[in-house]
Parts: sequence; C-alpha cells; structure tokens
Amino acid sequence: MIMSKKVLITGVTGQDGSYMADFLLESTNYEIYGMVRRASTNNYHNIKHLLNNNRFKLMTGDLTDSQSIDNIVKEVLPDYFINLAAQSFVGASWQIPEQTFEIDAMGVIRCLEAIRKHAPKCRFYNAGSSEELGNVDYSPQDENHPLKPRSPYGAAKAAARHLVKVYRESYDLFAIQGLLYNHESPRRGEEFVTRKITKAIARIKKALDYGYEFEPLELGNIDAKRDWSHAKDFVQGIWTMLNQSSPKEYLLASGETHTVREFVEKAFLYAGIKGRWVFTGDLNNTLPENEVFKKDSGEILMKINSVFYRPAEVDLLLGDSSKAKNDLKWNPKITFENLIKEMVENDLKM
Ligand code: NDP
Ligand code: GDR
Repeated sequence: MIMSKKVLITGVTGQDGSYMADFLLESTNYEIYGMVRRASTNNYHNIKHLLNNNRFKLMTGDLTDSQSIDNIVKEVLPDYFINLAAQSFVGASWQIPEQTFEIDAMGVIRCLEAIRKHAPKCRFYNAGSSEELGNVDYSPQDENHPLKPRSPYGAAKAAARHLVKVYRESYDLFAIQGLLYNHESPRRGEEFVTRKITKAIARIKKALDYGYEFEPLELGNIDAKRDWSHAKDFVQGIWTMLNQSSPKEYLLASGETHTVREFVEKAFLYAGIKGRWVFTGDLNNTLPENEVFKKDSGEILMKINSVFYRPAEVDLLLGDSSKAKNDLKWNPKITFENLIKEMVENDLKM
C-alpha cells in the first residue's frame, strides 16, 4: 500500500497556515497535520471549515517548547514541515522583543533540530519576510539585497534566515526560507493595517447608512509604501518553492508599491464612500497629525494618531520576483484592486 505523504503546518490558525491547509487539502491527497498552541479559548475561526475533514488533524505544540516540537516531529515523521507560526506583528515586536525572538528565531532552531534528529529527509520551509531588508538600498529589491532589519521582528527573521542556511549546509537538509512581501486577505489579523482599514470602513459605512455618529479610523504613518498581494497566491508559491529538485530560496512580491494612504482612498471608494484629504486648523501647519480624510459633508473618516507610529519605520518595500516567475513559473493572479475589493466586501458582510 502506498502511504500518503504527510505535511506538518505550524501557524495553521493564522492567515497563511489556514490557506496552506485549504490549498493542500484541495490539490493533494496528503495528510495535513496542523499545529496549534494551547489557549484558554480556541481561535479556530480560520480553520473551522476543516475540522471535520479526515485528512486534517490538529496537534498541540508551541514553538517556545522544544519538547513539543520534538515529540510532534518524532510522531508524525512529516515529509514536509511548513513553519508559518510566528509573532508576526512588527509593531508589537518593540513591546515584546524577547518573545518575538524566542518564537521567530529560537523557534526555528527547535524545528530544525527536531528535523535533523527524526526526519532528515523532510523538506522544511520557514517564513521569511521583506522586513529582513528593512532600510532598503535599492528598489525593486531582489534575492541579493543585504539584510538590514529595522525592528526586533525583522532582526529575528534575519537570524532565522542564517540559521536555516547553516542547517542546510551543515546537515544537508532541504531547508529554505522564502523572502515574502506583504500579503493580505479577509483572514488577515485585525491589527495589520489593511484589515484595520477595511474593518473600520465597514463600521463607518453602517453608521453613515443609519445616520449615527462614529469615531474615525485612526492610523499612524500613511506614507509608508508596501508591496501588497493576496495570501492565496503566496501559499501556492511557497509550495512550488518546496517542490524543486534542490533547496533554493525565492522572493515573492507583486512588483507594485502603494502607500497606506492609497489603500485608504481605494477601500473607502469600494465601500461607496467618497472622501478627500484636507489639512485642519492652521493652514501653514502641514504636520501629518493635521491631515484628515473627510467627506464633503464634513464627517471625518480617518485621522492620524501618533500612537500608531513605530520607533523605526520601513519606508518603502517593492519586490522583484522575476526569479520565482522564471524558475518556478509562479504567477500571482489577484491584483491590488481586487484584493482591496474582496477585503472590503467581506467586512461589509460581517
Ligand atoms: P498570523 O499572525 O496570521 O499567524 C501566525 C500564526 O502563528 C498563528 O496561527 C499563531 O497562533 C501562531 N503562533 C504564534 N506564536 C506561536 C507559538 N509560540 N507557537 C506556535 N504557534 C504560534 O501570520 P501570517 O499567517 O500572516 O504569517 C505567516 C508567517 O509568514 C509568519 O511567520 C509571518 O511572520 C510570515 N510573513 C507574513 C507575511 C504577511 O504579509 N502575512 C509576509 C512575510 C512573512 P495563534 O492563533 O494561537 O495566535
Ligand atoms: P508590516 O504590516 O509591518 O508591513 O508587516 P502592517 O500592516 O502592520 O504595517 C504596514 C505599514 O502600515 C503602517 N501603518 C500602520 N500599521 C498598522 N498595523 N496599524 C496602523 O494603524 C498603521 N498606520 C500606518 C505601518 O507603519 C507600516 O509601514 C507585515 C506583517 O505581516 C509581517 O509579519 C510581514 O513579515 C511583513 O508584513 C512583510
């Protein structure tokens, strides 16, 4: 009897982990093991549709607990280990730097050690980030760009990149870390800027429709530029990366960059709300805090709150994924506009 292959996915309750589980259940006959960490109340909203699938099994473990990772790898003996678990919020990484490093860098050692001991033939993917490049030297960035992180999160991911390389070269493991730019979806966590915007717009739209007062959306640096894509396109790219004949690392990005400001404008527009940027108060005072996005009828839709500025910002990200397009034939399908539309429509329905 031919045994079905086994894929272990950490971070399966998150955005990418849940899309990866969906994608593999649909496109392979493999058994999917999703690792979840213990919580006092479960947060299975992204995977609730998978809980009755007999090819999908949950295992309890935590990237901060080496015993749990070791036991899971020993028990499952996965053919693929896709590590999508992380403290993934850059903004929080200044408040919880040790925990961020513990999960995002030390956690990767725990995965690699378990693989080395129990499943050395297993193909390992670790989730790398454009935040590793940070204060960029040139645009668009490619796989050769130096690592120049600007946050504890970016530094932890950069450390993980070196660790993956060291284990690959020392133990001949198939271990890679993709270099992925921002990717979003209706499953995006609510503190990330895109989802924060679309959630707030849904709340504001309801208030405008029913004619009651509302608090505006509050953001930090709206001039930051990001290269945004849809998470569904990226999980396919990760899987293709893992299935090459030799372990090579690729950059995945849309190749377009947009400001947060532009995301705000388009998202309001797709919700049927027209706004414009104006400076309030003293006309000579063009401090960011004095700029608002408002309706012609006067309601303020969005304002700046300096609380959401970061101690150090990554101002511009723009990725060149031509290597992935050439070698992997990876072709992302969902445009920036369609991504925003889908996110807005989803939040308007909720
Ligand atoms: P999410 O924040 O949506 O998901 C993170 C997942 O990690 C959640 O399932 C979370 O579990 C889990 N997790 C957190 N800490 C631990 C821990 N100590 N042990 C086990 N599991 C843990 O992230 P995304 O899906 O957006 O991102 C996936 C990966 O890709 C992350 O590594 C992220 O840093 C990286 N990345 C993401 C990009 C993006 O734009 N989305 C771009 C580049 C890289 P719980 O539900 O319990 O909190
Ligand atoms: P990022 O995503 O830091 O790029 O990391 P995030 O959506 O948090 O921020 C994007 C940009 O928007 C600016 N911004 C705000 N951000 C948030 N969250 N909240 C605000 O109110 C706000 N106002 C302005 C930020 O300053 C930033 O410039 C994401 C994560 O998914 C990482 O895990 C991943 O590695 C990188 O993308 C690539």
